[in-house]
Amino acid sequence: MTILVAIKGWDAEQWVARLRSKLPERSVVVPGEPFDRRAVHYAVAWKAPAGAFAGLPNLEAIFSLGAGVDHLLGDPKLPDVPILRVVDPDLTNRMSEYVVLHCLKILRQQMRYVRQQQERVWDDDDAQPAARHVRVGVLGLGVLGRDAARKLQVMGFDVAGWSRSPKRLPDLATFSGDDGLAPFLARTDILVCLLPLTDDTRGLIDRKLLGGLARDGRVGGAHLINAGRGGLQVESDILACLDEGALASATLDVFETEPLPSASPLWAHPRVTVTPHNAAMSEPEAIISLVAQQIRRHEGGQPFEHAVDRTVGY
Ligand code: NDP
Ligand code: OXD
Repeated sequence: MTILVAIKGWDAEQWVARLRSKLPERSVVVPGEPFDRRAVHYAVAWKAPAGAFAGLPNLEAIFSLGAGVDHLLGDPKLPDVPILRVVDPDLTNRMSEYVVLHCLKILRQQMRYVRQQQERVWDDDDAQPAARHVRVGVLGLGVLGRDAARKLQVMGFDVAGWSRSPKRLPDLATFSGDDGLAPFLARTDILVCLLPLTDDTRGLIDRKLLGGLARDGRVGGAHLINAGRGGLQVESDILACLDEGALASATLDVFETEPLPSASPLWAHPRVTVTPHNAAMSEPEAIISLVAQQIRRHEGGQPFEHAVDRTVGY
């Protein structure tokens, strides 16, 4: 049984080599080389070109190499087979590290002290708020959002979350759906976005949403951290909100266009932190082990895990 690997933006050869070493009994092929299309039972994908998986009559599943699957679901020729995404404790932990790191950066005014050090200024004349007085709102209460919310609570933040469907989670204030968004934003000083990119969430982080955030909190205004997807944000609105004072800072791991073009004003904005879509890079070996486990489960008669619901897009 052959595995077809279609990857853009990452080193495909290395992924092929990892798959060959983990699944030595399988043939692993890439688009462009000759192979028997009927022999392909599995596909492994990251930002594959549209149509890469069409015309594979025996395809049984497509594995996304990331937790997000928007890179696949936009393909009009995507075959109707299970799409399986990465759910990996290490990836989840790394994302929570990112979220906690940047919330603490805001709480402890780290950017100010970096500037002060550059200017050799000793200025301790500023009240430090307690974490319990800082309200963090997590957009998305899935695998990543829940873990991040829990770890933010351990640090003492006052945390709430927003999801599509209503949730009851012990010790966490939850909001859901369109009706829940305004009250959720109104109690949020630091907005953390861990949503998937879908038809419903595209462009959600715009001027209107940012304008709904609290500005009366203890961290000098409203702050945004987006590590979900760049398509969720309207960058011109973020810049306008920063310049008008509606937003105190933006920490962005994902962008409308990636890599972020060198002409983007986000690079040089004094209140923007840019990271290169690596908030939660997991170890490639761990991801390949998950793919191998899923294939073994399936061939042993068990259902696949972490299948995407195509009707909602995540
Ligand atoms: P999950 O599918 O586990 O969770 C998604 C969450 O978003 C759910 O709580 C879901 O609500 C909520 N949601 C989806 N659509 C809506 C909507 N229209 N309105 C309100 N809430 C909505 O995903 P993960 O937590 O595993 O991952 C989230 C995203 O993080 C990925 O899709 C990917 O884009 C991004 N990511 C980024 C990485 C990076 O390095 N920057 C790394 C890994 C992932 P409900 O609970 O009701 O279903
Ligand atoms: C992603 C990932 O979906 O890296 O961005 O897993």
